[in-house]
Amino acid sequence: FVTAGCLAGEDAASIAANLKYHVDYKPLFYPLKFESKQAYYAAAQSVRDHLVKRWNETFVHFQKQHPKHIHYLSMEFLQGRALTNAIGNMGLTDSYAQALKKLGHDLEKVAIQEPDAALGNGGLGRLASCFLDSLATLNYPAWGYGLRYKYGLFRQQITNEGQQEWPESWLEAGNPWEIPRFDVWYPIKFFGRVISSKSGKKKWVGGEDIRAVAYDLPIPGYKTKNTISLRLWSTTVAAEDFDLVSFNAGEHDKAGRAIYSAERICNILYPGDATPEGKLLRLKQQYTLCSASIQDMIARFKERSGSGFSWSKFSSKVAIQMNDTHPTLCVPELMRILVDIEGLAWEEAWKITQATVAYTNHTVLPEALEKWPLDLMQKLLPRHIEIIHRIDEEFIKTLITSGIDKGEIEKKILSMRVFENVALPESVKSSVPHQHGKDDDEFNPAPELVRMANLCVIAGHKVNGVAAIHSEIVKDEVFNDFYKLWPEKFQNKTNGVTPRRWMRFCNPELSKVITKYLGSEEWVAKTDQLARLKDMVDNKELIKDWAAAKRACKSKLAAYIKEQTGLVISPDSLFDTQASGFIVKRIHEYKRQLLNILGCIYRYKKMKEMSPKERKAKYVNRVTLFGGKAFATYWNAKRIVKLITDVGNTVNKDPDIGDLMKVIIVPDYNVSVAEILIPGSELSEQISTAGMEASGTSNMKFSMNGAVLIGTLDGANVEIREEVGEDNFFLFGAFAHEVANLRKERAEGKFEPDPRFIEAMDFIKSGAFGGYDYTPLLSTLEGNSGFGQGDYFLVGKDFPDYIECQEKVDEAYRDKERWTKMSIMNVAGSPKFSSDRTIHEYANEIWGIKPLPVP
Ligand code: 26R
Repeated sequence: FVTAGCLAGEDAASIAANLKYHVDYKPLFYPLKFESKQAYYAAAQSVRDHLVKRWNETFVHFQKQHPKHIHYLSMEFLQGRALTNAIGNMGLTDSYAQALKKLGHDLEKVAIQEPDAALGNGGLGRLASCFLDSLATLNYPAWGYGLRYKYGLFRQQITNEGQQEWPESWLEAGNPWEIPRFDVWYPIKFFGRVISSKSGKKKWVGGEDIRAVAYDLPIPGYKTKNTISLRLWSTTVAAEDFDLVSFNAGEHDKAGRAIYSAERICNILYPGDATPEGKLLRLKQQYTLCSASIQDMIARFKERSGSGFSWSKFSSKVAIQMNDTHPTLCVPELMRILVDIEGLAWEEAWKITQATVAYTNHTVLPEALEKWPLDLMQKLLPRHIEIIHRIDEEFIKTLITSGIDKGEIEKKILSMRVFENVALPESVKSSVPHQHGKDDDEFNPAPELVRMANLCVIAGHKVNGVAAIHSEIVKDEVFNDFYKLWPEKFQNKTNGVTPRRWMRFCNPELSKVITKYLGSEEWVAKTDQLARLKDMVDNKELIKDWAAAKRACKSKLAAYIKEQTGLVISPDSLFDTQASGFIVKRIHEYKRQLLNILGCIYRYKKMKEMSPKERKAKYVNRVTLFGGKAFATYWNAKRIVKLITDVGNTVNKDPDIGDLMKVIIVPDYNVSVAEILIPGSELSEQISTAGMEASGTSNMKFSMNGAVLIGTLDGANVEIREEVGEDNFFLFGAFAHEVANLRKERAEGKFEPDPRFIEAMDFIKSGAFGGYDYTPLLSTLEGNSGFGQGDYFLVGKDFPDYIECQEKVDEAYRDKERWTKMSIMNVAGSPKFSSDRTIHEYANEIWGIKPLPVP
């Protein structure tokens, strides 16, 4: 076994020997035990060796060739599990399965031992992870940059009280995939002050000094040697900063304070930012990500340039993508390093910065656009605020000379500049005669804020939305003034998801059928192939195989639900799912789980009013599944979870209803749960208020696993419907362009709710689902919701259309063959939604990078 300690070959026998080596010589457990858990850790270490080899080769190749790289900066990466994906991408699945079998283990059971890496909240984080898979697969030179949070997104438990949260300590047993890089660290500074030299040079001194240390996760591409890095920063202090004097004096807490202050930065994903302390911590996180990543890029640029080093070449080697506004501090940080440390002139530094950074917007909701209190930023990052002042000033000057109408200019400056409620710079005051907008009521001064999105749009060379309709809203509404000023900056990049994780690996059953009919597995990398299924949709044998594969996925899901909840569901029922990442704030009620559960409630009431015969004739057996987490202090979201629980508790054991209706929350929704839930679903609820879901990505995953969508014309639903055909999509609801007017009408008292909607609400109020007080939740649908006039998300407005559409679903499901054809047409229409397509577009139209396969 000592020789087997070398890198294993790719055959089962040598892999088995290598696994034994890892068990015997890198023991993580009590030596006599070799159960699934031990087998997982041994397998992960063995697979990691393969990854490291490829990862090193990729690095060396890129180091020599020095191509332009994209650096994808994101506060969130929702990686999920790595084992199945890694061996799948490297083509080693069968070998590892056999090797494990030789040792008495089953790969599937071993793989589920891995905890999910849940370093993200939902869509935005999972998108970043899909992008890494495509970047590696397509051989693009790329780095992902993020933070190594000790606790990921919380673990959710569902009880009769609704949701309970538990910490997710995914690193507890160590992370076999990460490579700690104690040789790669950068100093990070907070607080302190700025001093100026006589020549006007600025220096940021004093304050708190910490270190960001790199932890690398190798990201393998599919069927290629290329393996790129996700570099996650962890924070600590330098050894010499340990306060030995205090410690020796017995003041242990004091001695440990600096360490704790540094380490807690990476303690947790998304610290609640309701308090000033929470805000400060989140800002420290954002700055750590930006500063460490930029220092890293610059160090590598210098090293690779060698004697050919010149700042003029920086943006031809380095591209930075800011995943939403969370990494905006890249902009002033790059400026600070270029101007203060490297001694470049402001103008040159600005040119380089602009040519390097680009920004993706992921939400149009004004409430979600980040604005930081100026005083907080001033305290934490005094030099960056000076730089932002200059950016703001130069931008205002640009506006003044841009030819905007004199009567308009003041209004435009105030809405487009970086600062909000901050006095105009002296240099431009004479050009702007009347300065309104700064609230000078001394008892209630408007807070001074930094608008991160405006800074991103001003600094970035490109700004993109994430689906066609969303990018139009970005241009026409959210950033309309900027669009008129710089139309060439704005683009659309419709999201995509990786067909490796989201088809091939999570759905081997359907993948086998697809491969059988397409003749090869080429579709996994070239999803265009899937379109050929359209011509085969009437093939009876395909229809039979397809239905059998879907049924197998449903049985798997049913078994999982039984194991998790104890509930038994029949795989003959229609599996109808609404799953979505995470509900951060009030604003996320736009996803309208409430519409879905109200639909269930209405349906239940109607069933109860019918004779058994009638209800069997009208409805098909249906299981309504929910997955998703509510932010711990977002009370309405938690009430929705509680309502779903209560409805389930009533309906699921009602003998009159039996299999006609089940309502279930699949607990602790995360990437791994999605990998079971999505393949097993036949109907997917994509029911956001039109215009509010930027794109959605679960819609794509469901569709490419053969679920039919019921949805509004929102986000990527619009494009999915175009691709799969109107007949294969259940459309309902108001259109985006009607929403503003509908809200207005409602506010004017012109909206008359449908009696069926009132009936559903009254049924809850009658106590049909227990004694919990739902008044606060239901009142959001009635009177004033605190968000403007009541029912901001138009649940009542869309309700009748929604339940009628659901009746059409029942009808369609009765015809099994028709339903299967719809399912096939969804997969056939999914090529566009591969993140490979998305990444090619970013590479060509924003980043200017070229594939560089490792020979
Ligand atoms: C700053 C803080 C309040 C915050 C707000 C919102 C943090 C995180 C978010 C999450 C948002 C930005 C998000 O996840 N957006 C989702 O991005 C997906 C990927 O583009 C889209 O598919 C999805 O429609 C959008 O809601």
